[in-house]
Amino acid sequence: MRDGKFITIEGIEGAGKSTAIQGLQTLFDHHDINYITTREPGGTQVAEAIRNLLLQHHHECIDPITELLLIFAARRQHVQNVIMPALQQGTWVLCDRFTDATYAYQGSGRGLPRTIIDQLKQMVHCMLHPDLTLLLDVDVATGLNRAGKRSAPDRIEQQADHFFERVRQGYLQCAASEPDHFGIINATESPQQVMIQIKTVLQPMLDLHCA
Ligand code: T5A
Repeated sequence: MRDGKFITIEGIEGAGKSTAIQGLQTLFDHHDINYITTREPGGTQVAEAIRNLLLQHHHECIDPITELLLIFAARRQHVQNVIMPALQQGTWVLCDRFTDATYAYQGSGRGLPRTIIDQLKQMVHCMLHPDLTLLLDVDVATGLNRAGKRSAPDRIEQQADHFFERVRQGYLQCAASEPDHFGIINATESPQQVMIQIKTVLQPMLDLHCA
């Protein structure tokens, strides 16, 4: 049983997820919503340590299955220790990436079979599914250009453009398979226009909260 809403934000690098989360915090404050913001991989001390392992450059190649297992290990810590307790207290959880990122990056990007991801998802959070996923869709050139201005590429960001093309298509497939749970946002627009689109998608949920 849970009362809080679980909202996830997805998109390729530089899509504007962190920027959108700032806007959502203002929106939630305005509506007197109790919420936490968190991120994946990460969100707990142990999961943040796994995040560092995943994003840092290493001399040793990280095998795609190892990468997948590390992501789900971090997710289990996050779900058990942060997400579920918050939702059970009626707190909304606004999460920068969740399992759709795994389908997009490790599934479509790395080419791992969807069935393996399905099995790990079942083991790690079978009862937990986002109430809403905002997919900030942007073309790869724009996203990587924005991300490149922010910081030097991490281990995953150093992938070639065609990797991120597959990731973007993977996200769009996730959205197409669950249209009731996804809001696709045109993230090539200005931050202000992106926020207007997000508010439109969220309005029914906000109306229910205020009713
Ligand atoms: N990962 C994660 C997996 O492989 N599998 C998984 O299961 C999970 C959960 C995490 C990495 O881990 C991988 C995916 C990632 O490679 P991250 O920090 O979550 O990394 O993700 P990043 O995408 O690297 O974060 P970014 O900061 O690059 O992207 P954001 O948050 O989407 O973008 P943001 O808001 O920081 O904006 C980037 C720049 O663009 C500007 C901002 O001001 C900023 O300078 N900007 C805009 N400019 C113009 N118009 C707009 N609308 C703009 N929005 C933002």
